[in-house]
Amino acid sequence: MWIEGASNFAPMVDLHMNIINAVTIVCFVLTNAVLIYFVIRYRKRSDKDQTSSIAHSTWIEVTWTIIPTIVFFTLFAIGLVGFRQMRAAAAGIREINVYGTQWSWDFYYPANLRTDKTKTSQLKSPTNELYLEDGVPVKFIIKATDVLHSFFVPAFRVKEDAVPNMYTYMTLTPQISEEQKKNGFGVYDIFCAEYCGRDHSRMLGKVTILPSAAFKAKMLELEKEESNVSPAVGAKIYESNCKSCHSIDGSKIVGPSFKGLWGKNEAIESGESIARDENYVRESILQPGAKIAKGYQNLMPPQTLTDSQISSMIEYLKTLK
Ligand code: HEC
Ligand SMILES: [Cu+2]
Repeated sequence: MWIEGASNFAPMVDLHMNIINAVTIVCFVLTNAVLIYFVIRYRKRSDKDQTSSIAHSTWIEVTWTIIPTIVFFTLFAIGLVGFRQMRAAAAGIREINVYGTQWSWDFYYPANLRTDKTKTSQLKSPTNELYLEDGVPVKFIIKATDVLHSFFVPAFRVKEDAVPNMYTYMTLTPQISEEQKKNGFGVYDIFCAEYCGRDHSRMLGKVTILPSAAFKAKMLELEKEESNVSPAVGAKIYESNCKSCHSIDGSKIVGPSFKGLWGKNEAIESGESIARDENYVRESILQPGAKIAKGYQNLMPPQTLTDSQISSMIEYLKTLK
């Protein structure tokens, strides 16, 4: 199994893995060859055959102690060097907040990436989408908002637990892999590597590594979208956050379809008739459990959307007649 490498750690982790594989294969072949040879060479030849009484051999025992010790200490040394690099973050490094939630990932970027320097709030990219600048080291500050998750990007060769009541971190330098260099950018999978409930296997995201100019353009786009309320922005949020559970063609998935949802007046699970208006949609997004749509289960996780994103979502729902 072969995975492309897209961080400064990939070559070292691959080398370590290859050494371990080589050592394992060599040892396996050697011990089994010796085993087969001994079985034949020292087989019982007659009923009178007696086992000779060799108690031990000092030089053999010393050899099979010293050689493995050297091999294991070499592996330990490579591992230690790598571990120290993975834990060391330079002062002033770009910090990105990572939040794991059943069953999605959210990413927040430092406010100093804004062009509007008067604003100090972090920038947020759409759920499950992470953007990084090629060659610029980052430190991920990781947290879970509900249960234990694990932030895992195989192409980076790193993994770190996301814990509910504690911040964890990891640091690396993203690098567009050789295979994707010709595209000018690289796209890689994000997984959750800690079983976290029903849709754990669908807790997937994508990292996009962009060259400097494209990264800056992306951050500017995020900054502008914050203050841009439009059905188009709502449609993008739908694609990244809601699509897995809500259709726009009338079909039932996990939740009710968004088609014709806006403005309808229908009973909810409690029997009360409720208009699907601004306040209802807002509450449904932030506290999905407060009112349950009739015939559905309380399966929607609260969505981390800003006020203007909720407004965009409302504008989008209005277009789905
Ligand atoms: C994991 C699945 C899931 C995701 C993701 C999800 N929802 Fe839901 N949603 C549901 C379920 C199930 C219901 C019905 C139960 C309830 O009302 O809470 C629901 C109900 C709703 C309702 C009320 C519908 C009605 O007719 O009463 C709205 C509005 C809504 N979701 C909006 C959203 C938006 C906007 C997003 C994305 C930002 C989203 N949901 C993401 C599962 C999901
Ligand atoms: Cu998870």
